[in-house]
Amino acid sequence: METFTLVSHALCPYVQRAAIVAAEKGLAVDRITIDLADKPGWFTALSPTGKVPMLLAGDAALFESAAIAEYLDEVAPGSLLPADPAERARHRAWIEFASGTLADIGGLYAAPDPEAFASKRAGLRARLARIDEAIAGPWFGGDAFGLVDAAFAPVFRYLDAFERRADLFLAAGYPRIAAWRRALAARPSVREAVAPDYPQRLASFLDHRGSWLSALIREARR
Ligand SMILES: N[C@@H](CCC(=O)N[C@@H](CS)C(=O)NCC(=O)O)C(=O)O
Repeated sequence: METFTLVSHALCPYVQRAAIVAAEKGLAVDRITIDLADKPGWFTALSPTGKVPMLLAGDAALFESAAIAEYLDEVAPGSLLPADPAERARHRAWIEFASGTLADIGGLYAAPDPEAFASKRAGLRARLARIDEAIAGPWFGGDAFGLVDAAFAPVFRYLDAFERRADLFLAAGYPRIAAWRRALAARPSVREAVAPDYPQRLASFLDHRGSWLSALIREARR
């Protein structure tokens, strides 16, 4: 069987997508964690973007999480995308939407003041409203776990972490999301996509961000 190496970073949500898909497809993947502040020369030589995840598969060095996820899906039996071409296109589009949602979350945890935070929060909630309308349940596309579920799981891991630490309720009022994120949080592939020390690492990252969210979390701890 082919050996796969996933070039990773402990907190990267895009790396989680690849790890979830590999686990769902029963593929064993070794991980190498790199320091994104001091990228190794072999990595920058191989990666056109300099971003993780990168998947080393035989002679190939694959980049971009969506491409890696589809590759892992294709090399093992079964498919995490629907069979119908229009449905496949729709699922790919929602994976892109999940990437935009991760970018919005990045904007939220980086927002320096209450005004910027409120504007990012409103943008994120507008996205969540659209997602809520699109979920078939119990998984995004219905009865089968798919690539869209893998793409969104890290979104809700962030929201779970933020909401545990501060009084935020970012996805309040979206019933389908509430059920979906509970199912995602309980899925073994999702749980095991991060290391056991992930919560502490994320907490430390948020603490040191110096953003409005860092202040809200500090306030909630008082
Ligand atoms: N579009 C990329 C995004 C990956 C990404 O943003 N990775 C971040 C870490 S989460 C990264 O490697 N950043 C390092 C850099 O930009 O220098 C994907 O889906 O794989």
